[in-house]
Amino acid sequence: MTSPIRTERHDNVLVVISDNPPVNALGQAVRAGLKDAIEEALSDDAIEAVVIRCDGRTFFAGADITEFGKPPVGPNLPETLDAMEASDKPVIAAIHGTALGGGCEVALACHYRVAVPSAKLGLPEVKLGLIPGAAGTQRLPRLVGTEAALPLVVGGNPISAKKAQGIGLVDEIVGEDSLEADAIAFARSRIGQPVPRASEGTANEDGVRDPDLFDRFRASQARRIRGFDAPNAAIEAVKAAGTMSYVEGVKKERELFTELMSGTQSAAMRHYFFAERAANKIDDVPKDTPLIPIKKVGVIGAGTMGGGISMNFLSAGIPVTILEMSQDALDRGTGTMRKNYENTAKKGRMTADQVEQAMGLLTPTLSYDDLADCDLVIEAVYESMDVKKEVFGKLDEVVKQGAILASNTSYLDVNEIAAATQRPGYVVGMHFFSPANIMKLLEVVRGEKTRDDVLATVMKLSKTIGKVAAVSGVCPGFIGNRMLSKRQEQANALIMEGAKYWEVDEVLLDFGFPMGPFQMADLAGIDIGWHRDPSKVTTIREALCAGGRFGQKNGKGFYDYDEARQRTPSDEVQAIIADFAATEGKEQREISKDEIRERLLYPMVNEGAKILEEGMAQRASDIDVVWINGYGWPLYTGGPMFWAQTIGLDTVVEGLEKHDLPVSNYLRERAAGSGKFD
Ligand code: 3H9
Repeated sequence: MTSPIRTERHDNVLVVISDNPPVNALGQAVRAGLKDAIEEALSDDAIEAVVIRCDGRTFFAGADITEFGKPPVGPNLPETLDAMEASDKPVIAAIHGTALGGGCEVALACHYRVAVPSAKLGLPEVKLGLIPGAAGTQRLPRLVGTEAALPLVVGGNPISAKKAQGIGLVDEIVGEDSLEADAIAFARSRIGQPVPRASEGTANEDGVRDPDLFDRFRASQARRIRGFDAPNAAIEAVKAAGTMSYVEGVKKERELFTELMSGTQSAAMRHYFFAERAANKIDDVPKDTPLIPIKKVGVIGAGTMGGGISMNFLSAGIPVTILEMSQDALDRGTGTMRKNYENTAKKGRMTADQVEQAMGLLTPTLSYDDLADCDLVIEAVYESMDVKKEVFGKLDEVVKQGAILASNTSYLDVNEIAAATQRPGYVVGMHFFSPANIMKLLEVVRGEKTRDDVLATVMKLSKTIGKVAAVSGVCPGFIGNRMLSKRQEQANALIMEGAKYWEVDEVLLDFGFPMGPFQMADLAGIDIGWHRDPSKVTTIREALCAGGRFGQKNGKGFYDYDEARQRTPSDEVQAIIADFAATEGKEQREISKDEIRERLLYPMVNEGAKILEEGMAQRASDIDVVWINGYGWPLYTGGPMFWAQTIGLDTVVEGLEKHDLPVSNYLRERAAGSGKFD
């Protein structure tokens, strides 16, 4: 087998090149090749400096994640990097694309780093439930200081080459199209000078000077890292860099890394990494399906949903024509969009120019005719089949042939909507989640007649607008809401049987959800869809509305809210629930948190199994992607289906039986068989 690493001599400089598509992951052959190349350079007197660069789209994007969990084959990354750093001849990392994780650690082990302006550098290991494991947590703080290192190691987000230069992680920014030549010139300029080694750096004194630095940082990240093991380990590792020798610090890093690697969180997060990428692929749609060019998008409805949907495209530089029924509604909608952009700018995440650029791509209109030349039209109107059919009928008349017509419906039958047009093949569901400019998930609903090129285009487009897409077949509520309804059914039943509603919420918060169903109801508004007749009370929600409790918006819903929107459970609500239960003849009893958790979550797994059995999801991991990105299922458990496998499908079956809840045949079969869904 040919090595992915080759060397080229440029007089006294050896250029070491990796060619390991798609992302130059540091698999065994790459590591071995790098180690050999360094030995070649050291043993050749004619070579005075080394440049390491990569072919293809990126510098090393990290360790090869597919090797994790398999028996290790040497050389390992730490020893490869130590050999590199030990060289007395200057070694220069020439960076383009993304130097991530182990790739960034390669760069740190080099004596100098040059990068093209578009390059990014980062240590995203925490996103895989890990910390850097090839001395990244020890070299980085010694090179750039603790304060600059902490957010990189703990947050995991990459930074631009310019920012990296600002903190001393990059030595020189070179020409976008002349990386190799500039790196060679840089290397020559350093020949004969003593090589600087990050491991010998002394920059890491901030932590010693300011002992509260770590606690302050931890507190500032508290919300973001709640429940995750890796960020805390990352803080500990960076702290070790300030308090221990390099050798001891590396030992500490290894201990933490090994513990995380064998834990369930990292397994879950690695599962998710591949799940997200798999979800974008549709098994029976050929890879080379030609795409429909999307140069202009139409959005129907300028409400919260339509506005949010439009912002996704505007932010990606795609012009949007937005349609409303009245000038008032149009002005209100576009005004909100502008305000949202301006708020983002105030937070420093956008410049004023970018706000104007985005808004400049927006064309408000009251006329369907202005949608005629759109390549994609998404309707975000009221959830009523009659209204949707009317809208699609009109679109079919005015919009050019070959354009995609999408519905943002969250539960209606996309096949029926498609049948309202003469071109059902071009109709698809694009279910965005609120707030649509922020929430990551895009549930793509594949109608019976949806064409391959329409699907392939929408999946590609989802990436362009920064969404994570997963495909669902047509069934009520699709993947996400269909499973949510099972959880909600149990939440409602539980409080009728005596569980305290705040305990139901707490169980989900403890599990890692950002909020529980009753907090969610308060946030969304309890009066959504209420008939407004206080004398007609058939549900607890109607009872609350009858009592003037509409949710956060009027300071009282399931909870009472103070001015800072802090919630406290309400005795009045508990009494309303108890009264209602009595009227319905439901006896109330003490219910344990274990029972609450099992009854909320196991039926979701069961519904997921049915979704798989019916072929409504392509794979179990797609369901995980939907729930993690659309509903706040904690990433570190891997999503409902992966989590169910972790605790045992047989445990789920037993739990459902214990609580007299339905168990699907598919779940039973899987539990009795491999214990796995995919
Ligand atoms: C690490 O480095 C640990 C060390 O500290 C310790 C060592 C001791 N390995 O995302 P894409 C595949 S942990 C294997 O669609 P993009 C990916 O699955 C690692 N495979 O492209 C996909 O395969 P397929 C730290 C990988 O352009 C294909 O490449 N590094 C790896 O949207 C294309 O990927 C990271 O966490 C990998 N490391 O984004 C970086 N990376 O085509 C992880 C990708 O079959 N990677 N693949 O579906 C990324 O963030 C993105 O892939 C990247 C490109 C930004 C690089």
